[in-house]
Amino acid sequence: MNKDDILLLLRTSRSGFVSGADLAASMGVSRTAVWKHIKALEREGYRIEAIPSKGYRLTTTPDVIVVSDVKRGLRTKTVGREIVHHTVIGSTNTLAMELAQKDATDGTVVITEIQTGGKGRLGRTWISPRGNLYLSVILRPAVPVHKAPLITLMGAVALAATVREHLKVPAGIKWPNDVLVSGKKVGGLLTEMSAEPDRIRHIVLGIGVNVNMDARELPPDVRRAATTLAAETGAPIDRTSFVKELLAALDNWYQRFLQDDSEVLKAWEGLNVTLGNRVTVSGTGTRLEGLACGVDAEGRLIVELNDGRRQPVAAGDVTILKTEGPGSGSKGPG
Ligand code: BT5
Repeated sequence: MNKDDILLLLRTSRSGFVSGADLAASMGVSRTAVWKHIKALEREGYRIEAIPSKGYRLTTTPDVIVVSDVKRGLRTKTVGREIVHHTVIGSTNTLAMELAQKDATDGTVVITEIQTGGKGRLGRTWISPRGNLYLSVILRPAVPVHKAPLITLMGAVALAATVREHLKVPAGIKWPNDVLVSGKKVGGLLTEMSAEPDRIRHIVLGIGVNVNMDARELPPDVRRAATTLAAETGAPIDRTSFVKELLAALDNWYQRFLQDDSEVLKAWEGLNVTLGNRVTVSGTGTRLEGLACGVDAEGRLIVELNDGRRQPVAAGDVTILKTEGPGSGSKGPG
């Protein structure tokens, strides 16, 4: 028995009430065990009225992701076959890496409402208050290790495409892992991997999306460069339907990646806001300046330096110096 089972019984009861005895009997546990689950739900923000002669009744549901709601009607092949939901954890990526080590199913998704130690790239922090989406997907693709960076691009394509198609918000991708709307960051991706020299054991694709949070949760310097989906659409977003669309898009793009990864690159190019611009790349020791002119088959950014040399860059932070290409994020995929 778990809290989702109790919630389902409470939500589907015709009178609204379910007696403790009925809950205990349907789930094959003691009434004390039921009471403990009710208390745990209350700690998560559910309000449950208890009337001695009638039983329990759900009066307030917090805005949390409920796994059974996400799974309902979700027709994916790999992504979301298992979904693990928490209210608060350190980092979904860290937990997903641990679960992957313990042989979690390919496609397992870890979601949390809040992260206390959300990770960005290069040791940075991903600020993770309530109201957004923080999730990680465990993947075990049978592809060569050097193809792993394409998983980040694949995730960015899925996220940007979901924002565009589901919310009609013109999201674009800044190499390698930022999803932007009107030049501001709405989502970021962090991929971690465990591999042998010639084999990927598992990859964890972590995605953070600013959905409904109050932007004042971010410190001013971060806030200036950030936005939320709710701010861009002008209304709160239904996170459950958004996450369903996102998991479906991830699954779709992951299957395409496995079949022919050039499709992912093509879609990435169609959504990117980096190529065609003069950029600086920093963050990994060296600093380069030049024209961002392409991505190679391994997802590296190709920067044409002033002397005409073409330098592939595997990691770093891109600053766009001057927009020379048409539009910034208004192009469609592929
Ligand atoms: C990223 O790093 O953009 C990767 C973010 C990945 C977060 C997800 S959440 C689920 C999973 N579990 C994790 O622990 N992580 C992943 P990077 O490119 O290094 O950007 C980090 C920088 O973005 C920070 O230094 C801030 O300047 C800024 N930032 C931090 N939190 C932000 C937020 N909520 N919205 C916008 N910008 C933010």
